[in-house]
Amino acid sequence: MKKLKYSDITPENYYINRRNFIAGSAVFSSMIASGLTQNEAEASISQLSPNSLQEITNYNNFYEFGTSKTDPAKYSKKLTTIPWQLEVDGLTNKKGIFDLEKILNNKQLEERIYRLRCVEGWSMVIPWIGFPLKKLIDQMDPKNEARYVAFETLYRPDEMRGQRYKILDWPYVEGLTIEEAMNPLTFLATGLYGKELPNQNGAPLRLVVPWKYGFKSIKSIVKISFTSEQPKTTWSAANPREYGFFSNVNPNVDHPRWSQATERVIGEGLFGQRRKTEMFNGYEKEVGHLYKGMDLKKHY
Ligand SMILES: Nc1nc2c(c(=O)[nH]1)N[C@H]1C(S)=C(S)[C@@H](COP(=O)(O)O)O[C@H]1N2
Ligand SMILES: [Mo]
Repeated sequence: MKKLKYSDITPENYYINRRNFIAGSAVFSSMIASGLTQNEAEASISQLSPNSLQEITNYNNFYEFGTSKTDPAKYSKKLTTIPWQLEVDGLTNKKGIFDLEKILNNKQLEERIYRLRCVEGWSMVIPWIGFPLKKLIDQMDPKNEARYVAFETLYRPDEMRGQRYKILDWPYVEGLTIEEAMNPLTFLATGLYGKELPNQNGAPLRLVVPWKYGFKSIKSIVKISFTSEQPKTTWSAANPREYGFFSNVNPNVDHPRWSQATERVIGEGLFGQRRKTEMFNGYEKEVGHLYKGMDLKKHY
């Protein structure tokens, strides 16, 4: 039997017309609603010029495979991503373990070109393929008491050599408020550059939260839970003084050990060109309302 790849399921969806996607998307409508003209809204989404596939797949953070930027590309090849199951747990009416094929079956895939800003002070632009997390959450029918969404990465030390060392408290876990999770920008990626997701980028399913530091965008997800209490998150548990639950990109709130005012752009020259880091990584119009009245220095 031919093994079904995730890209085989809805191949026509990989060749979406980006212009049509942008014009029809919820993000686009919300930008227009917040006062941008059609042209401005379109420009702010489509202006980003992506990094090369070479850069995106060879400069990675995925500590399950090692802590150097080249380890994930080197050591993730043997990760088994077929079959893959996703457990849905907690405050939901649809608890269970689901085959990823089944979850992806009825999902229209879209392209989203987002800037990824790592807390370490570098950034790149990645053309993801996937669908809004909201679509899955709506299907999972969370209960009214659900205030947070928790995510968990695969724990498989046989295939993830970094997990044999106690660098972090495995499995890697992350979390969002339910409002953040339901925002139209919040994305579950199954591919990039029109192809299925490379293992080093978090195959077969990873979160992308473009207005937060990269470590919130958890890779190779096996479990999603709905909770009433703020869930544990790996980097905040490892070092709560340096990494908070929110971790919104913010040029005005420095990391205790370095400035967050600028970022090194991966791939632009030998020493990397620097650009000014933008509030909420440039997505303030879309997500600023989520944090109205919040002290962002306190809730970092
Ligand atoms: N499970 C898991 N997810 C993870 C990480 C990790 O080490 N383990 N690293 C995070 C960090 S720090 C960043 S910057 C992004 C990098 O994503 P990319 O390699 O696809 O660019 O993945 C995030 N997701
Ligand atoms: Mo990161």
